[in-house]
Amino acid sequence: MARPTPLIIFMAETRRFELLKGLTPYLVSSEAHSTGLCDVSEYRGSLACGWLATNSLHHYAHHMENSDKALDTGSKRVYDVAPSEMFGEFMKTGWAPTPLTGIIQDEVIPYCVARRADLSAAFSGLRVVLPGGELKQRSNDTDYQFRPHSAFAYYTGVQGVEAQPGSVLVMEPTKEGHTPILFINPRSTRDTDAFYRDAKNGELWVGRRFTTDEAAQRYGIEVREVSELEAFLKGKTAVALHGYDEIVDAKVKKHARDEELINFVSVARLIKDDYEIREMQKAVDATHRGFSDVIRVLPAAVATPRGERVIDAAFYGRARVEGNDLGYNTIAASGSHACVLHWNRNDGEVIPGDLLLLDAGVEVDSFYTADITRTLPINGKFSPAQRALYMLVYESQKAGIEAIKAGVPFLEINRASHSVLAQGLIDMGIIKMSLEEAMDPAVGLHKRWTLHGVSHMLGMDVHDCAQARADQYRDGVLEAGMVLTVEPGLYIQLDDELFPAEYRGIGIRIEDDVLVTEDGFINLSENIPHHPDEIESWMASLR
Ligand SMILES: [Mn+2]
Repeated sequence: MARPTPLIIFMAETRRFELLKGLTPYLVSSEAHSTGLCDVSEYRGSLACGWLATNSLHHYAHHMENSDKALDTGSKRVYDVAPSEMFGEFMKTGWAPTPLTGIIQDEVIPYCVARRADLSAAFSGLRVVLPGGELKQRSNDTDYQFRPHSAFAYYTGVQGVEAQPGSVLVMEPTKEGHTPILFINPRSTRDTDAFYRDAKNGELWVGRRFTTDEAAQRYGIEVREVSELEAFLKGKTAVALHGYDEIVDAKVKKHARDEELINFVSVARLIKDDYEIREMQKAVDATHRGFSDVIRVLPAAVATPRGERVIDAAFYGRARVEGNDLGYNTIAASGSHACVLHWNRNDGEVIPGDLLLLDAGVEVDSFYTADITRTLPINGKFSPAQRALYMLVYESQKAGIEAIKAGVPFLEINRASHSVLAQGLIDMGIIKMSLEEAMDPAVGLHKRWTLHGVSHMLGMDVHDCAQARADQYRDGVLEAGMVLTVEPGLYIQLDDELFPAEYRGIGIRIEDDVLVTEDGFINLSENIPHHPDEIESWMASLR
């Protein structure tokens, strides 16, 4: 029997790719055609087809007709092929020097010095390793946009697009304290071939980075190449954040104080310094503009089948233009989608007469994010039922915010807000018991409609300081310099028969970002309208 003619077919259809990608390299016989594994219809006649099961979607060739050659299972992209000696030398010549001049330090740098001093004091005599993290694969050779670990950014001052995967901060113990050393992947200079061949790091692929000297000027610390990190860490004891960097995980053994480090770097951000508060105000102000953008696109959202995506995209545009990114996935929840707490499918219709619950935040280049929710009437006017429920949440939020002051228990914000909501539900005849009974933790019937806690810390992470212990955060007291959200909500599911029909499918949340002060609070998002009348005129002004 004759061997089938090898032929490499371009596999255009993802589903077929899924079927085949697990196979080891081999020739798919002509039967594959008849079973639908390969579509060779465009190649006419009785051609068989072959499949290269390589790791890369890019590894397909189009048509090696009537070739008896062995299949090349190691198909290469252009830059994987070593250049000829002649070309390699040619590419090294004829370039002007391009040093960066006038490098200045960001205003965050003096704050980083103070932050590292605290870290140093807490881990006296111990090497401390804080990796920035690596790229996360999205699919094949595309990765998610890189965003460094918050602790790495907090202690180095590396921000925005300057943050590069694979960087690591090492705090090297000395007699006096610690010397910080930042390990980076520096720019690929023209004397290497990486600048045009390395698709992950090469300058012609991903842009220029700092040299180690430039980075040292920029961040005010010693900087070395990350290629030296493995040898540097080998055989040394260190307290480290694990799970973020391959080299660190491979070279640094677990240490008894690792958990303490995780807690320390999280809790360090509980009290914001002046710089952080200014950045959070920037994030809130950019978010305000993003909410205005959303109001402007509401007519387009109404006119589009997946109108929530129009809203999602409008806010994302603001986040990318003014900031680094979104601080978290936008919740653009129209109508009863608002009753799904983490609705970020955002693929629903936007219908006049419904409410839009928009929970979104711009993350600025310093990685601080806002976390704001407003609930807006899509046609610009609240209905009586919508307004009635809105006002209950409004009063609840006001009580939560006004409870804030240094020395007050963190959970008091929750208690103050929920008391108002529970009383409102009692007044409406929905809950049939006294407020005291309703607020008993063993009862808490209002939680059927309030669903979530009212406050969390906010900062570089939207749920900031999440590795704090209960006594440091949840069961602790408020201190001046904390920034937290106040975000009560009421959610009446579509099928909730305990509420009159006109309320069903309404979800309302109002969320602001509040700074705790010695004698009270500053609401950083005070300027984003809250009251229904203010919201209606805000919306009218943007029509
Ligand atoms: Mn929140």
